[in-house]
Amino acid sequence: MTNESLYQSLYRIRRVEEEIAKVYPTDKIKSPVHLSIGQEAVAVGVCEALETRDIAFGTYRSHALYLAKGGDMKQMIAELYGKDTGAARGKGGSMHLIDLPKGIMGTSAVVGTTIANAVGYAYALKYQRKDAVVVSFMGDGATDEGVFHESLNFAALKALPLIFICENNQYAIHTHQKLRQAQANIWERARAYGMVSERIEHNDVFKVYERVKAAVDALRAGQPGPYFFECMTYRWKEHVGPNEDYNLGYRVRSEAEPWMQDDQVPRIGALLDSSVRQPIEAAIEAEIREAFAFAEASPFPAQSELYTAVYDEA
Ligand SMILES: Cc1ncc(C[n+]2csc(CCOP(=O)(O)OP(=O)(O)O)c2C)c(N)n1
Ligand SMILES: [Mg+2]
Repeated sequence: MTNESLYQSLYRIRRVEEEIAKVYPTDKIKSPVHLSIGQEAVAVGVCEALETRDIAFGTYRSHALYLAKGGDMKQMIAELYGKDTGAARGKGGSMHLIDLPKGIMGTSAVVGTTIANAVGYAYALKYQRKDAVVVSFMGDGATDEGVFHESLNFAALKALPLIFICENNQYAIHTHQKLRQAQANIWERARAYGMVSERIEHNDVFKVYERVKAAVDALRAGQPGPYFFECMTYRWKEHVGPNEDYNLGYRVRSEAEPWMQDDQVPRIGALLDSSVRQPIEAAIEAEIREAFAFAEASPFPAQSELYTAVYDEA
C-alpha cells in the first residue's frame, strides 16, 4: 500500500462511476446501477490489504469492490452495456460482476446470499490448507436477514479464514437503520457469535486498510478467524440510479454533507505532488475512454447464447 496506489484505486472508481452516471440516461447501459460514490474508501482500504489470490464476494453495489480487487474495467463497462465481451458475457449486468483470475467470485442482486457463499468457500480453503483469505462484503440491510446470523455462527464455529466487511451506509433502500434495528450495534452482534469484531468510523481509508491488513496477516500466520469489521460510510446518490435523491423525504442533504466534506478521493490526492497525481489521473481518464469505446464497439451476445451457461453442466 502506498499513497499512490490508494489514490489510483479511489480516483479510478470515482471517475468511472461519474461517467456511468452521465451515460446512464442514454439507455446504453442495460442494467440498473447501484453506485458506490462516497463509499469507495471501504472497498479500496480492504482490497489494498489483499493479494490477487485472496477471494472476494460482494453485493449488487459491486463496482468499487470489482475494480479495487483488480477487475478489468473494459469487461465491467461491457457488462453494463449487456455486451458479449462483458464480465458475465452480458448476462449479468452491473449487479453480477465476476473475475475469477482476480479472485472476484461474484456479486449478487439477492441481499445476503453471498455471505453464505463466502463462508462455504472459506470452509473449503481451510480443508485444502490453502493460505488465501476470503472477504465477504455486505450492506447493513443484509444484517437484518437470517442468513447473516447463520453464516456468522458457522464461520466462528469453524474458525474460518474469513473477513466479513459490513459497509454500513445506514440505509436499506430508503429505510434508516434506526427504523429497522432496535440497537445500532452490528459489530457487537458479530462479536457475540465469537469473533474479533470492530466498528471503523468515518469512512477512513487508512484506518480500513490498517485494521484489515492486521487481520489478513493474522489469518496468514494461521491464527483462527473469522474477523468482522463494520465500516461506517455514506451513499451520496440514490439507492439505484445516477441521481441524487435528497428531495424524496427519507433523508436530508445536511446528513450527507459531513461525509462529502471528508471525501477520501481529494484527501488522498492532496498527499501527492501534482507531478505524481496528474499522470495517475491522465492514465485513468484514458482507461475510462477506452473502456466505454470497447463496450460501444462490442457485439451483443448471439441469440444462440440465450440458453448457454444457465446451469453448470459439468
Ligand atoms: C433477499 C432480498 N430481499 C430484498 C431485496 C430488495 N432489496 C434490494 S436492495 C435492498 C437493501 C439492502 O440494503 P443494504 O444491505 O444496506 O445495502 P446498500 O444498498 O445500502 O448497499 C433490498 C431490501 C433483495 N434484493 N433481496
Ligand atoms: Mg445500506
